Amino acid sequence: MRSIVIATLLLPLTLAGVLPRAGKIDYNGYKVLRLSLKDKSAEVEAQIEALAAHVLNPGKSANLDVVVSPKDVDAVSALAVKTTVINENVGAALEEEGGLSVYAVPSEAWFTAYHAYADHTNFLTDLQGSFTAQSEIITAGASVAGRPLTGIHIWGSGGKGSKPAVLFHGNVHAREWITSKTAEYMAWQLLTKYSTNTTVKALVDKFDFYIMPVVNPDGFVYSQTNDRLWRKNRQTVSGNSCVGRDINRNWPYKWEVTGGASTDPCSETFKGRAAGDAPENKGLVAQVNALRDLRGISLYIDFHSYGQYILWPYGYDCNLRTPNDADHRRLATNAAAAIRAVYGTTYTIGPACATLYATTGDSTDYTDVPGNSTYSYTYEVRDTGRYGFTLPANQIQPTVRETWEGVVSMLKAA
Ligand code: 0X9
Ligand code: ZN
Repeated sequence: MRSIVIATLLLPLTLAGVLPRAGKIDYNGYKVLRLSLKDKSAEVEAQIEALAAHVLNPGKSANLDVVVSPKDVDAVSALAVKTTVINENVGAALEEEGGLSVYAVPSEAWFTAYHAYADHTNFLTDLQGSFTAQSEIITAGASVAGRPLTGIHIWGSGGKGSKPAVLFHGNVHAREWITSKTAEYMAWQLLTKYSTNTTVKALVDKFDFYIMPVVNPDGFVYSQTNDRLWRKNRQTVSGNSCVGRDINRNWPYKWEVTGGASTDPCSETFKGRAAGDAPENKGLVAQVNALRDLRGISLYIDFHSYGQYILWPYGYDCNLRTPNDADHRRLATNAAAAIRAVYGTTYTIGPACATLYATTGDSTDYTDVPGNSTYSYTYEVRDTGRYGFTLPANQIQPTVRETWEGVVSMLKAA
């Protein structure tokens, strides 16, 4: 973080004052504050959420990282025991991300820059078009705005739909742009290396892969057009002016349990009014149930950022362990080692609630129990907070490459 602060100070005024796109939040001058709170009080948290532009790590109560406009810094700080400024200028950090690039054809270059949503669907369609004998474009329902939740189904020598499923979801949280790139890299590798790499061939012949790079298209588009730090979907709430449900708090399993999500429509972790009442969740639930009923699910991975964690059920209860907890731990230990072997990136692993924080209605609790998936993981990919959600474009390729090695190690063992 320090280098961002220094870079910010050195930025010429003209650059720092670049004009924002009409309607887009200009984060110039906004700060990231790390707040130490006295104790976990929902009331104080709600007050902070109301004042802050965004909470970056909702759920963590001891150390809350919030993005705050200059005028609200004092009011927010007054609610904390201790406040540390961890980024002096969010706008400058966004500049470092690298912006959106123009897309031409599927190639490794896709993984060196960020792209607009329309290009993500173009990339997937073009990739599929090069491997028509062993892939198809799939959809899992539609978003609030009617955008189809689009993915790719990849199969091997056994033929379409003949093997247990491996299911990957990306970009459920709109601002986590690195995660759609990560899911796309899995599809890229499986298809482009199938004919030349015996390990890849064995994996594609062993499973049917269902890869959904952007399961929150409305939120993702909004994060590109209006608010780079948007997290939720774009569903309105009747009788309330706040927008968005957290799709990772809306899955219909243990949704009703308290303590792991918010009932406040203005919160980053708003769970919705009823279990599974977000259209995106309806489509994803139907997808999980259909794959369960077809050949069963061997491995589910929900790609998130940031923090460098590999987590498994349960989110809703910190004392409960899934019956194959030891197997989950073994695969995660080996995946973390495989990731570290590439560039030295270190991951923390463990059951989700006990390791990070409580979540109710999250994807992996659903895939573990109603979905009966043998393995269910949340990956929180790079970094640990220096850049956070706005990981610079020059880290996309290293991130997806190391994550691929972690996933391959899991696929070999699953
Ligand atoms: O809060 C989430 O949904 C995930 N973290 S993120 O910063 N990407 O939003 C974590 C979900 C994992 N589950 C639990 N920690 N219980
Ligand atoms: Zn996330």
